[in-house]
Amino acid sequence: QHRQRIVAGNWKMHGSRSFVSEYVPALLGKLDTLDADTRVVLIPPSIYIGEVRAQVQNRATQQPRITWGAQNVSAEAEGAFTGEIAAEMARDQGCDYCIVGHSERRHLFAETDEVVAAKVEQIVAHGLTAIVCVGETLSQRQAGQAEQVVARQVEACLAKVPGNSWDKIVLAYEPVWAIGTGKTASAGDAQAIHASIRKVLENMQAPAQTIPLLYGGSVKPDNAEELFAQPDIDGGLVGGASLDAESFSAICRAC
Ligand code: G2H
Repeated sequence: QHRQRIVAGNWKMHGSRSFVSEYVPALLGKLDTLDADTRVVLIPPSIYIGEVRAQVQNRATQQPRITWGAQNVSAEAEGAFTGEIAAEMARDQGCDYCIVGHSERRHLFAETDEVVAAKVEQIVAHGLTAIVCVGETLSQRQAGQAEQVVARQVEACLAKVPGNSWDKIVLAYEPVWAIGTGKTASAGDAQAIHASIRKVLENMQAPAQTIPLLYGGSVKPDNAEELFAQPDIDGGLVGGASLDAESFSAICRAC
């Protein structure tokens, strides 16, 4: 079964106009030898999406293998929601992807699975692909509950996906204890959870074999190859290491 391979760089709340103008051309220059099957998604803070877009569009030959996305959108379509951006606006800026349910959104901004499900609905309704994040905390893993926690999140977060929109879903497994901590799940542990997610998707009557499953949590150039070699790991969602063109391009080439 063919599955899209994807490396997405989640800049989180980092960057500036001058960073964009130096980093993006430097990165693109290092991606000429990218595997033809791999997509690279740049996900800056939303205020810089337009600048990233302009830089990528300057190198038209690399599109659509290199594209961009948003870190978050509102669960509402439009209206009096100061500070929010709508999925339709992300689409208007040419975004192909939107992260949703990142653990930082869940833990720092109290996003529940229900909110995530509503955002996923908005995202796919506007033709974007949702990168839906799931993952267990350290105490859940230590209690032996990792698989159940992740299964529950997958079911709840994808509850509103229309039957004809599964091609707009990507999942990212990000064990919370591995995010920004330098600790990575072993390739074997990550593969085990990814395989269990595919079973959950099968039970939901989703096209389990074609939905890309990314791993996230301290992905670095020196662990990317082993992670991406696992049969059910189709790429990565990269935070810290995506901010360095050299490191991120190495991770992209490992995919
Ligand atoms: C997980 C990941 C990117 P990092 O949050 O989403 O970040 O690679 O810094 O652990």
